[in-house]
Amino acid sequence: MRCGWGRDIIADVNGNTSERMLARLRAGETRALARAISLVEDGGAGSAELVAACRLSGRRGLRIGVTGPPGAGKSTLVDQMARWVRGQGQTVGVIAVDPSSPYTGGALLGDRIRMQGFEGDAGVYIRSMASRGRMGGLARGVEEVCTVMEAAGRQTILIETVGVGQDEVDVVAVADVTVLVLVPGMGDEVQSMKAGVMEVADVFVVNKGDREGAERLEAEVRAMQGLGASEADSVPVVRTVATTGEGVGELMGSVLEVAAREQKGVGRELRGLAEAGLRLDHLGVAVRSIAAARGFYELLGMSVGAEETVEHEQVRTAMLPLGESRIELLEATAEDSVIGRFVAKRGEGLHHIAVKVDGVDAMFERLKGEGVRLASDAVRVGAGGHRYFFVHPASTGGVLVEIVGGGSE
Ligand SMILES: Nc1nc2c(ncn2[C@@H]2O[C@H](COP(=O)(O)OP(=O)(O)OP(=O)(O)O)[C@@H](O)[C@H]2O)c(=O)[nH]1
Ligand SMILES: [Mg+2]
Repeated sequence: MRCGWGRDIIADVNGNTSERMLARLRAGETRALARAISLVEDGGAGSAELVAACRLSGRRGLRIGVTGPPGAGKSTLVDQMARWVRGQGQTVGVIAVDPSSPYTGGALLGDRIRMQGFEGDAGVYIRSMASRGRMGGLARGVEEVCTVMEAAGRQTILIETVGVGQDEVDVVAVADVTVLVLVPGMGDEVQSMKAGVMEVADVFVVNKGDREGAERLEAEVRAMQGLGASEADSVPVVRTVATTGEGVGELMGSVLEVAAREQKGVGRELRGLAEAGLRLDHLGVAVRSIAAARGFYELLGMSVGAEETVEHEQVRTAMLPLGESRIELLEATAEDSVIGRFVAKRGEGLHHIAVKVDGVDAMFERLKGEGVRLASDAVRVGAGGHRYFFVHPASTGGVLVEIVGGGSE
């Protein structure tokens, strides 16, 4: 037996290491995340402490399991789901459970994870885990990696597993919501899968919806759900074409509904997922004179911050803190400025609404991709380094909307 004090010292050193590591994780360092996951996967000295520290961080994401037979399009779908979540301004962790032996894992992996276009987006972190030869069970390993990713601020974790074995059932048990991907042309497989993974599915996906037989499969899946099941109990069935992204919005809607209903994951943060950490940053009010307008707000009891002139926009501003947001009074310093023209044309009044979002670039791309009319051709950098862009009133119900990046950007 070793000396007691020796073990204490080791525990202490490990504890400190865990804390340091956790601090780096919390700061969003991608390299720290990679190292932490390796440490936890290897299960070496300090890994249990690190996992414990991560758990204590209190951060929890929504864990979505995606499983189904080989080649069903799981990876393609996970890619689209990750894209969707990014579009909501949230960060994503992906765990691809690689069914190959750990010794050949690397070679197969490129093939198995079909995720492209995320290079350079630190908001998506992809990691594979070999399913064979794991000590302590695959599910435990996956759970621990989830915990580490969550401590590092990943708000959604997508876990891909292949097949219908016990391993997959265990792994999906780690997930808050499990998506079972089926495809037309599986023959009797739907029947044989019934005994295994079928029961753990919270949402069924009929993927390759562009293929013949998708409609029939969808009908089969619906029919298979116990006759006695009430509408409310029935598991949603969503048809997708993973290669184009069709149906992915609907799928995510179903996933979030299940999660919210069952209060799973960060049920509370779920609102967040749908709303993407959106909050009101400020309301911009165009006035002829800040000096004349501020009196009312002062009467209300609001304090008016220092006035500031933004030269290049020919505007003078005063900030009035209001809860977590503020009112921004805008006074033109030149008639031929944006605010000057606005007041001349429409009179004083609400000029814009500024919404803060965690992933301003992803949001820009998403809105652009959806054909929303933007009033900025790119994400701009404003005073103090904050990043923003404008959405044209034609797309918003008549008001100019400013989208501002969240704190960490
Ligand atoms: N036509 C069509 N092809 C699809 C669709 N979804 C995926 N595929 C194709 O199906 C093949 C397999 O897709 P993957 O996403 O790798 O499937 P997987 O389930 O992850 O496969 P494994 O991880 O190997 O089990 C790829 O060639 C995809 O392009 C779809 O909706 N329609
Ligand atoms: Mg795959």
